[in-house]
Amino acid sequence: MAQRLFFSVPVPRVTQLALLRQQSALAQAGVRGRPVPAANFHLTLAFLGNVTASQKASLLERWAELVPPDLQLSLDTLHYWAKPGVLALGARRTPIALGQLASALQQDAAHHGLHASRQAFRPHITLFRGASALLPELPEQLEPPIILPCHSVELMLSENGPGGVEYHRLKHWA
Ligand code: 3AM
Repeated sequence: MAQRLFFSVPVPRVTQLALLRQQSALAQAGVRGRPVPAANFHLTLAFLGNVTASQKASLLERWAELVPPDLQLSLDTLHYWAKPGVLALGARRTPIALGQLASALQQDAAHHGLHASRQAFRPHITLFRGASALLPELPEQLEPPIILPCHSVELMLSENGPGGVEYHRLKHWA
């Protein structure tokens, strides 16, 4: 059976706590929607869609020597994407190494018949899903920014559990 997979950068506990504080501040400011649980915070590098067992085996072979980034991402901008109702914290500046890795993973996926991303990579961490179109006036820039240390990459499995979507780590590159 195919599995829904994606590559992401994990979020360490200290950053999770800062993101939770930001989520609470947004809820206090009147944002309505489903807050993403802290355990589900992640920075997606490439969404792969449904992947069969043999596709997964060759994916892992191709990326056996994946070199994770070694940088700090400054999350400083609020994004609202109305269609999926996503409220996310993004970055004004995409570090070159992070953008290159995301592009390489996305192109590899498309080239091997997996999900083809239509949009350019925009690093972000989703804070709310199903956020209403009627958002309160929010400051677009976050001051000070939240820093995400990016030193590892994970291949994640996304499953629908009884309490909502659940992510499971299949592999970790540090
Ligand atoms: O990192 P975020 O939260 O933006 O929305 C899903 C999540 O992104 C996205 O993959 C990440 C891990 O689940 N995703 C899920 N289905 C998708 C699809 N069909 C998708 N991205 C693009 N196309």
